[in-house]
Amino acid sequence: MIPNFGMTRSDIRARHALLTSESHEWITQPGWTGAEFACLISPDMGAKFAMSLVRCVDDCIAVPADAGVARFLFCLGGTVTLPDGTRLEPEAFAFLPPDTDSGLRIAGGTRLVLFEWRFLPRGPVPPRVLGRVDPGKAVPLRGDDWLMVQKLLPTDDSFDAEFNIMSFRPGASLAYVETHFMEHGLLMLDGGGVYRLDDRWYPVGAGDAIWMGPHVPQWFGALGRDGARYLIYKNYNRPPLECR
Ligand code: UGY
Ligand code: MN
Repeated sequence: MIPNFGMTRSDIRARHALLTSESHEWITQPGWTGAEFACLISPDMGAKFAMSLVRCVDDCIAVPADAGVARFLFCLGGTVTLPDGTRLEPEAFAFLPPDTDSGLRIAGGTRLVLFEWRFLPRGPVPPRVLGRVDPGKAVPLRGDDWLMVQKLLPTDDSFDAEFNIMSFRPGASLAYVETHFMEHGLLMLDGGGVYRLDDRWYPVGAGDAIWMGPHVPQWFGALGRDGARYLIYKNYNRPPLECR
């Protein structure tokens, strides 16, 4: 085997990070027997949420989230069964409000992406939301039908986060360099292109993860023949002085 000479595309900076598969560190976590985690984004790097890839070698029963912590999980392969017997298959997702999740059953061979954050209630906490990716529910972003967005969560302001699927036709791009006080966690699902983060431009492809901290200038253009698609988290409905 040829060594990689210490090279990786992963690049972890003060306000943004690109995390690529050749540098993932797969670990075990107490309460997740049978599962391995690659925790790609965490508060230690400056983010206010955690985003982990989880792969189950054997059947796994996962511990509930800590008090006050909300979870969003998106199934990449295999099956996750919620406590009431609901099954999530690939492209299905669940938003689990804080203090409601009593344990997940995850079949051996399953892969998922898990987001966790301290929920900021601004009234009654919203209920659990289940669903799956459905291109029929996507709408053009600011009128651009080459860039379709499916909002996975309801848009009412009891939710403190958005999770969206963004699908770019080949050659489509964000219309401008965004800067906003909300942060992002992103997983490339298909295809690839070039991501601008701060003053750097990164080639990115399926499986790559990105953290964009508050105010990071960001832009993406899709390359290739098949378009690109990503899942993106954004803290939302939070006042700037309380953004956490
Ligand atoms: O919702 C967003 O802020 C999204 N358009 N950002 C992004 O794709 N980097
Ligand atoms: Mn953005």
